[in-house]
Amino acid sequence: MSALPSSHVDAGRLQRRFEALSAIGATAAGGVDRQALSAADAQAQALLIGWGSARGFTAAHDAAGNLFLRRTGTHPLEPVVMSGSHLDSQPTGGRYDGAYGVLAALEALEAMEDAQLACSRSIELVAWMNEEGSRFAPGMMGSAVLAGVRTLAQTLCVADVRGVTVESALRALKQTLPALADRPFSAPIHAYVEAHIEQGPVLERLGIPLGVVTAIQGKHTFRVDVHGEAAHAGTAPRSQRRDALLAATAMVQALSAALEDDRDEVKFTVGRFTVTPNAPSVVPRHVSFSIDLRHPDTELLRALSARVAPICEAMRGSCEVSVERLVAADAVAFDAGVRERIHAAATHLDVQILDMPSLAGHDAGIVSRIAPAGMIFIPCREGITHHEEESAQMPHMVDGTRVLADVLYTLAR
Ligand code: HGY
Ligand code: MN
Ligand code: MN
Repeated sequence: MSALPSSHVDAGRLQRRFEALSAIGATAAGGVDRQALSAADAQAQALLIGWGSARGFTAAHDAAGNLFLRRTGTHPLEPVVMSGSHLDSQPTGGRYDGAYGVLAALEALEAMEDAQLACSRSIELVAWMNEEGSRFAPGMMGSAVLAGVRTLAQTLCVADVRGVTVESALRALKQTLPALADRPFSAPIHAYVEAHIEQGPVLERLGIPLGVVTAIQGKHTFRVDVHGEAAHAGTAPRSQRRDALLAATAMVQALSAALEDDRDEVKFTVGRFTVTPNAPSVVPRHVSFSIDLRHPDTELLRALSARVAPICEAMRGSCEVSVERLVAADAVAFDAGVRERIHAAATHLDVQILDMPSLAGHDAGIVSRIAPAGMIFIPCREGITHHEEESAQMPHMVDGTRVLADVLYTLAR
C-alpha cells in the first residue's frame, strides 16, 4: 500500500460527489441557492452524513449547527486535525464556493480509509454553519461561535428578513436529520486546513494550479438604518419631506467617495438596500442598508471604519440614522508551519504552488484565532464567484485534494 493517501484520491468519486451536491439547491442558471439552515442546506447535510456514515465516520453537530464527520485516530484524546469549509451559498451562488473544501476533506478521509492508513490523531471534517451571511447576518457564524468570537446566545437570536431566528431554523434542520452526537465547543484542535477556490483571477492568469494562502484581508461590516416619514408622493411638499431614501443614497454616495482609494485596495460594497414601505407613491419612511468594508492593512481599515458613522450622520438631513457595526475582523496571517506542510506536500507531488493572500473571507481566518490554520487555493475561471457562472476544473480540484490529503495525514499521523 502507498505510504500517502494522495495516491488513493479517487477523481471519479470526487466528481460524482460534486455533481450530487451541486444538484441540491441548483438554480436554472447553473449555480446554487443553498442558504444557511434552509431545506437545501439540510438536504446537503443529510447527503454528507450518509456518505460519511457509510465509511464509518462519526457524524456530530455542535450547538451552533456546525456539522462534523470524525475519522477516529488511535489516540482519540489527542487534539484533532480538522478540515472542511461550508455547504451554504449565496442566493445566486456558485457550485464550488465552500462545497469544494467540504468534498475535498471527505475525499481525503476516504483516501486514507482506502489506503488503510491509521492516524494517531482523529481527523474531523467540518461543514461550518452560515459562512456566507446572506440569510442571517453576519457570516461565519458557526466558526465564530466555536472560536469564541461570538456567543451562542448572540447567534441563536439573529433573525432573517421573515423573522425566522437561527435557533428555530437550526431546530427545524436538525429535526430532518438523524439524531447526531453533540460535539463540545471545547474539543481542542491541533491544526485546521481548508481547501477553497481562489475567488480571484491570479492563479488562472499565471497558469499555476495551486495557491497556499498567506493571509486574509480584514473585514468590517455594518447595518445602517435611516428613519424618515411616509408621505403622499403627490401632495407632500418637498420642503416638509423626511425622505429616508434620499438620505440613504446621499450617505452611500458620500461613503463611496470618502473611502475610494486610487490603488483599488479599499473594497466598499453596499449589497443590500431595503426600502419601506417600498410603494411607488409613498415617500420612503425607512431604509436599511448593509456595508461590507475590507482592506489588507488592519490599522488603515480601522481608520476607514471609524469614518462610517460620522459620514452617515453628516448626510442624514431631517432623517434619523443608526449605524451598527456587525463585524470588525482584523487581517489574519496563516500559520507558517501549516503553510510549510502545504508547500512540502505540493513539492512531493510535483504540483506547482504559489504563496498568495486571500481577498475573500473564510472560516479558516476565524479558526486561526484558536489553532494553527492554513488554506489551499485552486483556480476558478476568471475569478468569477458569488455568481452562478463560477467554475473550476476537475484536475485542479483533484490536485488540491491530493495535497490536502497528504497534509492532513502528516498532521495526524
Ligand atoms: O464574503 C466573503 O468573503 C466570503 O466569500 N463569504
Ligand atoms: Mn466560501
Ligand atoms: Mn462565499
